[in-house]
Amino acid sequence: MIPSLLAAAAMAHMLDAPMDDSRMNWWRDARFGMFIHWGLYAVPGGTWNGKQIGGAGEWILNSAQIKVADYEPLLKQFNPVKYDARAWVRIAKQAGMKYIVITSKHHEGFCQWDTQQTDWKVTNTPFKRDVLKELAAACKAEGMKLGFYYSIMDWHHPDYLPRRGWDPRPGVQADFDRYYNYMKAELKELLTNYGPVAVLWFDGEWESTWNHKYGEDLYKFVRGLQPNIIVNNRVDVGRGGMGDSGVRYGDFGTPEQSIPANGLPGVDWETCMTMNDTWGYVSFDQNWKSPTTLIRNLIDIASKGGNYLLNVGPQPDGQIPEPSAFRLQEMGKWLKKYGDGIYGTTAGPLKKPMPWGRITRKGSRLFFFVYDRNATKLELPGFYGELRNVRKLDQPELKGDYLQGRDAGSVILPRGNYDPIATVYVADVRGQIKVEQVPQRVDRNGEFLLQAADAEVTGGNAQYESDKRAIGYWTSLEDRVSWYIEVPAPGDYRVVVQQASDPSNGADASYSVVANRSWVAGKVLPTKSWSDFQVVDLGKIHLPGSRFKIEVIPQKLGKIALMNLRSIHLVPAQ
Ligand code: FHN
Repeated sequence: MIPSLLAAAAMAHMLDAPMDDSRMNWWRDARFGMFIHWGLYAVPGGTWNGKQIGGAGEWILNSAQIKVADYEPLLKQFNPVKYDARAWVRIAKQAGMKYIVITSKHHEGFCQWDTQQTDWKVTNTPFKRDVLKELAAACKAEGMKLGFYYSIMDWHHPDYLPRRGWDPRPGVQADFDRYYNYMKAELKELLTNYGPVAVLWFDGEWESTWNHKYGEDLYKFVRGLQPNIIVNNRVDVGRGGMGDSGVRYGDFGTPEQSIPANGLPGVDWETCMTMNDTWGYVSFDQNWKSPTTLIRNLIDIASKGGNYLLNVGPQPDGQIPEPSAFRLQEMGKWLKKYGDGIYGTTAGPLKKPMPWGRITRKGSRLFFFVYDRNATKLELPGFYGELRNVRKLDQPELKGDYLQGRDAGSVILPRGNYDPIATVYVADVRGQIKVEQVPQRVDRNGEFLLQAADAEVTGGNAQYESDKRAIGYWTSLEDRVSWYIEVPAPGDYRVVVQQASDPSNGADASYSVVANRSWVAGKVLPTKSWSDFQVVDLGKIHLPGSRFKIEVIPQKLGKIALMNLRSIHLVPAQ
């Protein structure tokens, strides 16, 4: 996914003056924004004809296979009498969020503004008011950047194709180009009548009717209306894993519901995520992430150089659900104390996350976010530099120290109150920092046990499982897993892999384990589940006596993914 995203970043900035993408700077500094999914789908709130419908609330038309004619009566039920845009913006602001992206039109096609292009709009509901106009005014009054989400996929518009399978409306009269012109007319309204729009967040780009040609044209159209606007990569067909490779448009990548294991080096990116399991309101979805999880997600994302777009799904009465508001309040409290280590920072200097926590950088300062309450020393493998004035961020009188070792730096922590979410320390960098990859060396038996938690994971899809004991979500051929090792002398090693693959993944997946010019082939046979690991001996590989990367490279994916990988054991071959 990276090559297309890198190319996209390069291509997209072609519309800027050479190498001037300063319009992205506020967004890079912001690090944290609010996503709002709000439409007619809030009215059923996940229940249709008395039945709780699975899946995200905003997908209920699709999930419950509702005919458009049966969905349209919702227009006369939308009346969010408690909608208070100013209150929403204040909740976001107090949470420490620096921008808001709201669904102007989701897949249901319903428009949250007084568009002249269709009657399927909020001003034709009992509510009558222009939701986006009021939100734009509130953002202006509160100094909050405002962005619009806009779905390319439109299950309501007669010219949109493809139709939902159960939709009886004939598609033969549909004209997708006419629909595209409808989209541009709507976007022209949004980018002309609502003041400066900071972000255009496209979505629903994955169906067969959308393509790179439309994406390129739409990106240029939008930038032509507001040159400083920032547009996500879903304007085109380059979203990782959902589009073909090659050059794609868009200013930032959009991993969804996940945090890339090692970030997306070299490009701007933003993880969007729900607080429970749904984007649009579902009355019975009470599976809320804890404030600690949400704050550590923000820390993890910032430490990898990304933004966190955290979602709220307002109720049909126009209020933000109390569990969401509470979590945002807790995040705001934490950010009031430690936000200096998040806002305006860039990725930390180490390529992999540390077991003790995360690092961010801001110019000549490094911020250390420590999760282990008993930690007294932080190991920085391969780190060479001079750190001065190590101190607790909120109690600078509590001083630590820094020691430089042969293969690592060590931050000695001051003793003091710890924060159960993350205790934050800061240090000043003197001179240059150098970071070398520290090779894994043989153990006392002359073997290498290469474990998931020590691997470098690239490609944007593959992820460490939550317990970091395995790597999963390996859904792209571009995803790679590797270890940097130092082999004491040339020799042959048996390659013994711990792998798992749910039967639903089939039995076609395969991969190679590659080291310099040697390799062995691996086949992924089904196990009982994704967490039922089997030990597979792939045979012998010849390793040179040097330092090098040993990589696992997918050859063929299964029906869902490649496999889950726990470890690779390299055992000297007799
Ligand atoms: O289908 C949508 C979904 O409803 C939601 O809007 C997410 C948010 O990024 N985007 C699509 C799924 O990728």
